[in-house]
Amino acid sequence: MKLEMKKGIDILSNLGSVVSVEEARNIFEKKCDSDNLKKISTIKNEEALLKIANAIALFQPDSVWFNTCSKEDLQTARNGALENGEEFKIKFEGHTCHYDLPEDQARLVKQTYYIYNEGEDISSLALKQERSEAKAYIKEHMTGIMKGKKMLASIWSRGPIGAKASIPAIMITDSYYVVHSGNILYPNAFNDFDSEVARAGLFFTNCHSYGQFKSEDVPKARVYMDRSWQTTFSFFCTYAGNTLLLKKGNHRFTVDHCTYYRVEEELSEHMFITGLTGPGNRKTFIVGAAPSGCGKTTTAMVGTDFIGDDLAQIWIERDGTVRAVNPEIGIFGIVKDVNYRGDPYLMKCLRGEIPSEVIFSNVLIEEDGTPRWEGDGDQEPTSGKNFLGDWTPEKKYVNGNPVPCSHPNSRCTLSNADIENYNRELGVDPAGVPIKIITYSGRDSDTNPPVWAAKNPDQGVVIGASILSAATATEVGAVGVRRQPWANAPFVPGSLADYTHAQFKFFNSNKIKEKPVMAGLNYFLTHAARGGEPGDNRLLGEKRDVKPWLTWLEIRAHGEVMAINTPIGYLPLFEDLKTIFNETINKEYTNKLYNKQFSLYIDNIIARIDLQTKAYEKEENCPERLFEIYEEQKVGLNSLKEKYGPIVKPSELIEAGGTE
Ligand code: OXD
Ligand code: MN
Repeated sequence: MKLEMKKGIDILSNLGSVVSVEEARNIFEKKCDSDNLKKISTIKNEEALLKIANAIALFQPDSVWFNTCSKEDLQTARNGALENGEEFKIKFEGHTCHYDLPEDQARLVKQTYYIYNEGEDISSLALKQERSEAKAYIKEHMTGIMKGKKMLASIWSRGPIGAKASIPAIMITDSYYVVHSGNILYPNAFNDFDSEVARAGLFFTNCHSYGQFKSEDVPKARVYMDRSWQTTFSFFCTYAGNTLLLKKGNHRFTVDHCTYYRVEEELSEHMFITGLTGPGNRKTFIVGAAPSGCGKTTTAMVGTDFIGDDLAQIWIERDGTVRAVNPEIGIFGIVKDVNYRGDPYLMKCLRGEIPSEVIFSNVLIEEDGTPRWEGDGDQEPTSGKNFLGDWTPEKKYVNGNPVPCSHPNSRCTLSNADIENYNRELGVDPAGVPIKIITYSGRDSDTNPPVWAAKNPDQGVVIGASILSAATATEVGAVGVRRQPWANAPFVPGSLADYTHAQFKFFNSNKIKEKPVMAGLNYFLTHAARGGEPGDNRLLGEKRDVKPWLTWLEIRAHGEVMAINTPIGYLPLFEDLKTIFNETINKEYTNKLYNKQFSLYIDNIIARIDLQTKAYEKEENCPERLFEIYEEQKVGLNSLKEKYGPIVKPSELIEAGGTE
């Protein structure tokens, strides 16, 4: 069964038991001082007032503070995080550091559930809990969870105020770190809340408490998404991916919204948005999907007009363009391997060259307050403090493995506006940016080439459906290589068949005037997989190569280069790449490397197709078109293999399919 809104009891209202606005106002009178009463008096939306009052009734804080994002409130959040020990100042002005508990360093995927009603389909890749069971757990652990504390309530917008795809959201928490982070990451919607709800027709509610910040409580932590009431509950954790619920908590709701209520109109994707300046100073905008920790931020930063590094709300505009806005205005980026060579724009902020507000998390802090992380490009640190306490290079885990100076998922939170290549006007323009290129990628060591372009929207949808990726440090306990459909899999609440259907509908829509180029990207091919020594897991390419791959797509999207026609899509020609590498990053690109990167390893690709076909066959009502495309590609690949053997070189691909 598909998703039905407002079905079953609303757990927050049921447990809070506040049913009238009058009661809600009485509660505000009791818990707020006059300043805060004045703030809340500006909100008229009754449903929202009831949500907030029910949160107060359930969590039982001593008092309530409303964050209106005024200058004074922004400062209160910063000070609050310092005063209660959630953050501390480090070397550069405006920079702080926050530590999460050792057990809570990434998304708690095994403790994250969709709350569902009897008979509702939930993604085969996600965990679910029936409504009454979830209610009992929330009641047991969240009743009175803010006793002795102040409840902090913010209202932000997921996207520029007034944009077609923006949705406002309430965030209730007892963590100043969450408020401080949210103020950096989301546009304020306190003053526009009523009109934004009227425009969007909905809002999200998020509830979080870190409890007592104790390691022994983390196993009891939960992140719940109540799909029917678009309300989240998160407790006993602090890692922002689990607590700053406007990010992935509400992204899951927008995926639902687009899949069930905006078919052929909107998509909600785990994608960066960036612009490239092409010949004649034209700007071409790209959105790209990659699983968490697989290079979205780095790719976005390569653009001349950075817009967003993690999420994209995409829609078809009346004029037939595909447009996108970033629901965020800042980044919560991984710092591992961020250095001046690969990420100069970010480094200028992180090293204090450009004055900016930065919250680091789970990095090493040296005695003089310098933040350090693995791969930062400086001399190896010799001592400092991190989320596990005092650190030296000799420090070992109980199993004898060395403790790295920083957690592999350590992060930096900063405003896009502080990053040099951010386009300050277009980044917050409610009209969004027009999208010409859509990319899909994963951590794929042995199969796909660095870049290839789909021949049509169906093939593009299949590239997204087929992402396979190695686990990263962004999820607690994740191991191995897994399917990551559209890199959005962890955030798709409903059935993958429904999501796939929505993708086909959107990209084949007649409402789109000029179909965007849909493409695959893969930065992770290894030497071992392309004729090197077994176990030689060094990458064939390097971070800097992202620019040439995007540049080829930019030129291809404008029809200015030919490409090799293969069963999986179009591949670049060597001469074009040679010129592009030279012009963009001044690098000699060799024919030897080209042959390694762009020969098709037929058996690997077919094994992938078989794996995906089998997995999607298990999904009920999966669109037939998906299987047809897989079959078409398989037939083409097998006939190449018959003629040329299991490894087909670009010259042979040209002979077989020609160029277009
Ligand atoms: C993120 C994630 O933090 O996807 O963006 O984990
Ligand atoms: Mn992400």
